[in-house]
Amino acid sequence: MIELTDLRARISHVKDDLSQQVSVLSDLDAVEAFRIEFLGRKGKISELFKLLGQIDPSERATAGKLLNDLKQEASALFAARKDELDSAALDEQIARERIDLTLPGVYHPLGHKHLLTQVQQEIESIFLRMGFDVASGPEIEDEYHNFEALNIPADHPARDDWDTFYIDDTTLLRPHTSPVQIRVMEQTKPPVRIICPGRCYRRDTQDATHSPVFHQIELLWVEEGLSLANLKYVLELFIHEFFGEGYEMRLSGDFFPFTEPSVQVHMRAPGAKDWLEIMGAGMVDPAVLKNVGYDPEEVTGFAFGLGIERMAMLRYGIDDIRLFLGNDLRFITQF
Ligand code: FA5
Repeated sequence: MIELTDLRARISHVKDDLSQQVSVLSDLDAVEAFRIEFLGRKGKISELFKLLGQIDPSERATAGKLLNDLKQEASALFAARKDELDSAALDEQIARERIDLTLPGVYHPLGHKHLLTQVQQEIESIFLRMGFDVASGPEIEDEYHNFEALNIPADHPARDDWDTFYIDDTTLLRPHTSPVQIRVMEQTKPPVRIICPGRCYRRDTQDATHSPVFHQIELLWVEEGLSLANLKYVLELFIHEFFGEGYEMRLSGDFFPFTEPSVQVHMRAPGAKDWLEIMGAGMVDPAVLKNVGYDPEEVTGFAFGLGIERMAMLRYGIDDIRLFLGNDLRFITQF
C-alpha cells in the first residue's frame, strides 16, 4: 500500500523536475523528448498512474484527481513551451528573410547580336522588302558547284582567284557563296530572285581588309528581259537604304568566268579618301544558265557577291577586319 502523502511527495517531486526542465528546453526536439519522458506510455507520470492500484480505495478518487491535474499541468507546460519555440522560430525566419530593398540588385549583363549578324540581318531585311527570298547552301562544297558549274573548268587559271582550302581532291570549304546560285537554279524554274548570306573561307593572308574566314551575301535574279541597268538600279536602291546619304559608289570593269560583263563595286564613305571594294557583280554568263538547264535565249540574270565585313567597316568606320573575330568586348559592346 502507498499512502496518499507519499504519492503527494512523488507528485511534487515530478513537478519540481518538470518546472526545472521546461525552462531549459531550447528546441522542438528537446520539447518532444521532454514530452515522452513525462507523458509517454512509460513516462514518469504514467508510472505514477500505475501506483493508483496500491492506494487505499477511499483515497483513490483524490489521488486520481491529483494525478490528472499533474498530467494536465505537464501537457499545458509542454504546449506552452512548444508555442514559444514555434513563434521564436517564425520571428527568426522573418528576420532572416527580410528583403532589404535598398541593396543594389544582382547585375546580369545582357548579351546582344554580334555586329556582323546585325549587318547581315539588316541587309536581308532590305532585300526581303524588295521581294527576294533568303536561300542557303553548304559551307563544305564540291568542285562541281563551286567551280565547274560556274564556268571555271579544272585547268582554268581563274581558279587561282579563289585560293581555296581543300578537304580532299574534290571537296572544299567554299571560298564564295556563288555555288548557292547553282544549287538554287538546279531546284527552281525561272524566275529566281534570291539572296544567300553565309560564311566563306580562303587561304588569304590576314591583313586589315582580308580574313581567312569572312561572310558574303550572294544575290541572284534571273527572269526575262533583265539587263545591267536593272543590276545598277537594285544596287543603288540597296546602297541608299543601307548607308543613307553621302556614300559614293563606283562600278568598274572586272572579270568573273560566271558573269559577262562583270563589274567590281567600290564604295567610299563620306569624307574618306580611299575606295573599298565591296562586291563583284555582273550579268549571269549564258554558259552558267545552260549548266542548270535554263535557256539563255529566254531568260537573263544578274548576280553579285558582297562582303559583309566590308559593309560593316564602311558604315561604322572600322579600319581593321581582325576586330570582328577578336572577341574583344571593348569592341563588341560598342555595337
Ligand atoms: C567573288 O567571290 C564572286 N563570287 C562575287 C560575284 C558573285 C561576282 C556573283 C559576280 C557575280 P570576290 O573574290 O571579289 O568575288 O569577293 C567578293 C567580295 O567578298 C569582295 O568584294 C570582298 O568584299 C569580300 N571578300 C573576298 N575575300 C575576302 C577576304 N579574304 N576577307 C574579307 N572579305 C573578302
